[in-house]
Amino acid sequence: MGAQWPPRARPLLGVCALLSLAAAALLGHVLLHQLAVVPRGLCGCARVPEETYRACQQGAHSPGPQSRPGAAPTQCDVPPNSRFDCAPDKAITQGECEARGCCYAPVGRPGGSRMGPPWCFFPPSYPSYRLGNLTATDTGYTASLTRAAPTFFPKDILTLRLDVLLETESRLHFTIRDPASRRYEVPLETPRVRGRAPSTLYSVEFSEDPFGVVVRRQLDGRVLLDTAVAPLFFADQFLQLSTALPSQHVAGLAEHLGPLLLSTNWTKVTLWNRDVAPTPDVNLYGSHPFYLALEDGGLAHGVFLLNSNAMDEVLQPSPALSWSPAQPRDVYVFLGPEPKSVVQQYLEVIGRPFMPPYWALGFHLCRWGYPSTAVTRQVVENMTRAHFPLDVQWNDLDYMDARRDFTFNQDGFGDFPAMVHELHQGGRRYVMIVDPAISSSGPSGSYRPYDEGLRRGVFITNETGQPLIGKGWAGATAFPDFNPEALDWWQDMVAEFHAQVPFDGMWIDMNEPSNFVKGSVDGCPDNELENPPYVPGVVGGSLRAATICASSRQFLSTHYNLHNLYGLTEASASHRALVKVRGTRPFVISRSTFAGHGQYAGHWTGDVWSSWEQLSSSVPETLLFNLLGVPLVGADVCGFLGNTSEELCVRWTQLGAFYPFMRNHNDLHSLPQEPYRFSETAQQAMRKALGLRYALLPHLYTLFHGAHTRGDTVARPLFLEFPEDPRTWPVDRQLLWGEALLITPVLEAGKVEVTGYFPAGTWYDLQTVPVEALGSLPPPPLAPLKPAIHSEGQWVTLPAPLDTINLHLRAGHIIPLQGPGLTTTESRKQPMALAVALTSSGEARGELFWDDGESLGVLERGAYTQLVFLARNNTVVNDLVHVSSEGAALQLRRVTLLGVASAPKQVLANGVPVSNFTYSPDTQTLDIPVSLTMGQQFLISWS
Ligand code: MIG
Repeated sequence: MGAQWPPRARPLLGVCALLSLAAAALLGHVLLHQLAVVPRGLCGCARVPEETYRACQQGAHSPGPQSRPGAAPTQCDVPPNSRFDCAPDKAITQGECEARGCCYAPVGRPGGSRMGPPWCFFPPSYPSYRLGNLTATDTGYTASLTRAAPTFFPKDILTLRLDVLLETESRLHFTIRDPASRRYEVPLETPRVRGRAPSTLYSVEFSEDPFGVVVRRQLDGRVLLDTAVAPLFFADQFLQLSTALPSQHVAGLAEHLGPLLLSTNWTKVTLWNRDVAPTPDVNLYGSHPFYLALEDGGLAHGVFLLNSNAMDEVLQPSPALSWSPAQPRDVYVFLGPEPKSVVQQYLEVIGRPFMPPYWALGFHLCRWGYPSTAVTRQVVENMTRAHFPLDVQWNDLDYMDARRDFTFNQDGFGDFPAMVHELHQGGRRYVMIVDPAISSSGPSGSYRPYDEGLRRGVFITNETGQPLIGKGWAGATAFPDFNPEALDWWQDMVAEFHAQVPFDGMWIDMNEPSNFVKGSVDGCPDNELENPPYVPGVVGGSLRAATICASSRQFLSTHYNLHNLYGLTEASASHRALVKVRGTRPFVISRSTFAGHGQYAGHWTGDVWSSWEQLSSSVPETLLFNLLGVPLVGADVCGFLGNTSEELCVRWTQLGAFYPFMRNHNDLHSLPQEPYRFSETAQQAMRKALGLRYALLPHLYTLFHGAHTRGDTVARPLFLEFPEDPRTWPVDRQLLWGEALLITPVLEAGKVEVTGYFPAGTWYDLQTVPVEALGSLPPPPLAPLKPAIHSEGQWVTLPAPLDTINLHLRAGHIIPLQGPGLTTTESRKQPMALAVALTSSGEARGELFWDDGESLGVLERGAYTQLVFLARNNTVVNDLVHVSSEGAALQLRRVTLLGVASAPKQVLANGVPVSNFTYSPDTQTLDIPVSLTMGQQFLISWS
């Protein structure tokens, strides 16, 4: 990566130009106010590598003559990879390009790729805003930005206000606003900070002309953000903000299908939530304008553009990123410096994930096309007969009467409430689909959700002030606006339905929102919101494609501004309704998402094909949503669209056992794919995978607690744990659960071997849970069958027969396990075991978080148990951080030590000799049966 430094010659020019031309004025401020951050020695040039320094010195002479729009520029010798698009809005001719004051150079687009260097691009001298009146404030800085001449976009705002807030040691926040008018701002609650926080992590500098904010890492002087690389556009309906990136290694910019690290070789990600089967290069269900960038050496930073408008995000090889949304708001920069901290810092701003109920982590089963309660009951029965765990049974649209929300049909679902009661009696839970669109076609008085909604004015309206009518599964439908005023209506509908059918969670689909007609049944009006001067690269070419009119009206603003928030607001409303109605931890799974979604709900990745490609891409998608604070995520196991195959379904069940959210769901038109549909060999393999998941649930639950309280990830890309090893960075065909459990799935057809990357260290093979042992006492050991892998950081090929998903535990870690059961109601009563993976010096550490699995406010009430397990000097002990009644009774029946070099002569549990321990020299495993209580102090020793 050293070779890619500096990103380009120009970015620092601004800084240095500022320093030479405007240093006096600024320096005055700096000294006067004794600013905590900034201009170390004012010229950062002296602290950066040689080439950059020279570039700075050259640039410092003069910014050169400014080109004026309308006159063909003279300086066009910009390397193709550093060209910024001067025609993002449309294809234009050379004449039109030059009339914009831009350079024209038709260069070939690299083979096969849709994008390449822009043909029409800004010359270095293209006018941008100029920074003035930079003043230190209590919280940071403020300045004015002025543009002398308008751009080629309609309605430039020529005077802007910049506010820079130095919020925390590791967080910088800046806003660029139109001081003259109140514009829409994303209604996301973000932390308010008073005062400026000193930081040793970064400094901020300003480029005066062209205006730019430059954020530099203090440790190495690296420029992390530099918005002076391309001219700033700020018009009524168009913003363009670009920044240099310090590396090519960027994750985020969701939701998109593809590798976890995006290619900077001209990649465009469009954000405009949309109902579409996941396909590369198209805007999908969710919008998260956040990226995490890995820096050479393994540090990382993140950037969040808080904006809900339709936008394009373009990555280019210089490397750089440009955002082109319609409205401004806030930019947050997170300084890490570890990649893990970047995620935590991002979640501090957008909100940490909700704590799911324990049962949410069990196996979920669904299908579109269970036509009746009889069939649904049969499915549950078949699962039990075939000895498959099943925690949550679901129904799709089939249960509804005329596909209307909050109703059920009398043909197949007459005894719907009774079925749900039976599921509860069997220790299971029940979830059904709810679409946001509300049927509007019946005669008045015939459908309460619509009548009540009309009465309470909850629907999104069209230009005449009437509810906008589109089409959904129920036919003509109105779209609730999940604004503060509509929350009680939604809650009442949920409560009234729940009074009949005591469901446990909500599956909220179609909430992009999806619409079967463009805009509305009456089309859309012709106005600036419907036909903006810049339409991002949305599928269908228009904002109204598969959704409602952009100019339709919502309580807070127009749909144009709020569209991308629709799923988030429905998730929040549903979460709130479930809290009120059920009084326990809510469970909501949503298709559409926006930044902050994880506070309220999980996500499934929508209509994926039953294909090997989509099996593979589900790994990066799962990892991506974990970086975005939505850890409760998974793809439809075995695939949704099209017919699965036995082998694909086995491999998918194995991987799915390690999705934080595991649901097998299938399309109406596809062959059934419940686990019991397949051969006995396939079923055995699936049972084994499910057995592993259930045995590991206490660990998974503990990880969710870490996500909820600290902003940790649950399913984790390797680079979060091993950032200093750049070979881990692109790994997105494997995942970690937490710090220690490495999952290496088979993602290709016909393979009985798999190659995975093993970061330096010792990795213990974890297998077993013999099928017969499911639900048995004591819990079967999760023990190695093979010797440990001692890796120096290398690719390792492992046997992976059809019944095996490779699972490795990292030396130095302890994980709690529990005897699996056919439901979590059963498994939660089983005794526990500990798998202790020792380092070569004999140490390990682990954690358990436990509570009743569903109550609200357990942390506040202290109704939880938290234990830390420690191994050292041939002992394992538990540290009782907090113990409540649920945890006090948990039994520990087995401790499996991995990495014990020789057979011990004696094993003691609380001083009492244990005679029936076993030791395997081949795998260096010491297995100790014990009879202890988890919530009471214990000490196990061997010698
Ligand atoms: O237009 O409810 O992604 O999981 O089975 C399709 C029927 C509507 C799309 C969801 C899918 C669900 C299906 N829904």
